[in-house]
Amino acid sequence: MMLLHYIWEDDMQNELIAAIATPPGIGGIAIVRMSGQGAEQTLMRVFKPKNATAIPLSSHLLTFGNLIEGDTILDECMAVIMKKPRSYTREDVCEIHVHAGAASSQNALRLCLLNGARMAHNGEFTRRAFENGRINMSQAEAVMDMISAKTYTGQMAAMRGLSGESSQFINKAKDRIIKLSALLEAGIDFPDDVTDPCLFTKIHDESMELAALLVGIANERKARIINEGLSIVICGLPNVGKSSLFNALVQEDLAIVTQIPGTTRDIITSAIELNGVVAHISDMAGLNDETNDVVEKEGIQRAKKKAEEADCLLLVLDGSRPLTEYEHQLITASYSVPLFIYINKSDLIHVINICDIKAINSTACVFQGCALHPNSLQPFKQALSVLVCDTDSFALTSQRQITLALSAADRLTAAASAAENLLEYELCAIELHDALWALGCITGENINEKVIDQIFNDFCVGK
Ligand SMILES: Nc1nc2c(ncn2[C@@H]2O[C@H](COP(=O)(O)OP(=O)(O)OP(=O)(O)O)[C@@H](O)[C@H]2O)c(=O)[nH]1
Ligand SMILES: [Mg+2]
Repeated sequence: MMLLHYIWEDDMQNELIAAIATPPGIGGIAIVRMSGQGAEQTLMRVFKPKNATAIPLSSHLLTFGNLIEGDTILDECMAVIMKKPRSYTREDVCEIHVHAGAASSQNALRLCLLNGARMAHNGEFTRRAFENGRINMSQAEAVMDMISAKTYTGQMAAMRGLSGESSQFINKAKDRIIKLSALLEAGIDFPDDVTDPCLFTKIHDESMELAALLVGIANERKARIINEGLSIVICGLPNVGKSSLFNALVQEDLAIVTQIPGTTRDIITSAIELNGVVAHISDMAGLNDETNDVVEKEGIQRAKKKAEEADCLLLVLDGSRPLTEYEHQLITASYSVPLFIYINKSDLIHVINICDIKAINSTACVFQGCALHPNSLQPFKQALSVLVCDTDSFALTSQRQITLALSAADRLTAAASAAENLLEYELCAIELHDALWALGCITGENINEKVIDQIFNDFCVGK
């Protein structure tokens, strides 16, 4: 959708705005939405109920009628008025539900614009909901997340933001900081009256606890996984069955499988859904350090680079033959991401099993199976999705909010260390104040107009 950048002016508030709220294209219905002063009057100039007794329209009730231009009927449609304050924007909102063809929805919008409305800017409906105090900034950002959510997990995370769970979490943290600040203020204003010998210890412990809570919800990796998905890279020696496992996981015959070692050269990636999370799975060249083949060497180089960027490594072993020295190194190396080991070819007589691998790396998650029988992979897929990322616990998903929460955590840690070193009350108070300020930016109290403009400019018109 077209992005129109605009600067919000106070006198824009309440002007009647209109936009098509549904995506372009042919479909069942398209909705044209209006909000602001005079919404009902404009609606009644372009909409005629089939039943004249329906006038005046009851709030929040859909009415059947015609879209009209003078005496000409342009479409059959439904219309609804939602009187303020019980509406998305807390202003009078009207919607016209027309047939979804380009001409029909454009006609409905054109009529609204000819009869008193002006075109809405990006995100202007949601901005009004924010300016009128119906939602805070973190909820407004959750609306955007909801629209762009690609998976069940993304949608659930957006819903947590929309329902106010993020703001409640932040507001509770703010309350605790305010209480700490009040204790300190007393120390600054009446140093002789402050008798609590544990005051600094209290401030230290509480600040550290709050900082840890904020770091816990501001997990960039988790946010990226929720928003964009998770990258799983399949690696291992040539011919162990990586491509066979890849094809089985993505349930498509994408990668070439042969009995010749060194078959795969290019990186092949496909996306699947693992327990509501998008997983981008990549198959690559087998890690063969002894090859002289120029093409295979290039494939291996790319494979190693890809493995460095992964969220999770899936090392495949051929269970029908002993481990090589290189595989031993791969199993025992330390990785910054979870390592899964899949002992393949369990249909053949196997010489290595789960216990053998656990004996050399007790922390890796080890599975055994047969890539040629995709049904046997179901428990493995299930375990993979649960172990790779806990998406159930609450997390911030907007980069803006994560940066602010981490900055608040930094300030709290600084306040804790000032308290621990028995430094001046004032220094501690400044750090707590800065932490509070950063948290206020998440919910929107402290952010300036420029930042608000930027946030809403990323929305689409009609939302
Ligand atoms: N018996 C048996 N054979 C398998 C299994 N998985 C793969 N194979 C066979 O092993 C051979 C190699 O399979 P690939 O999937 O191409 O192995 P790869 O690791 O991708 O090999 P490169 O691309 O060369 O690195 C093929 O002949 C497969 O049919 C399995 O679970 N059991
Ligand atoms: Mg292969």
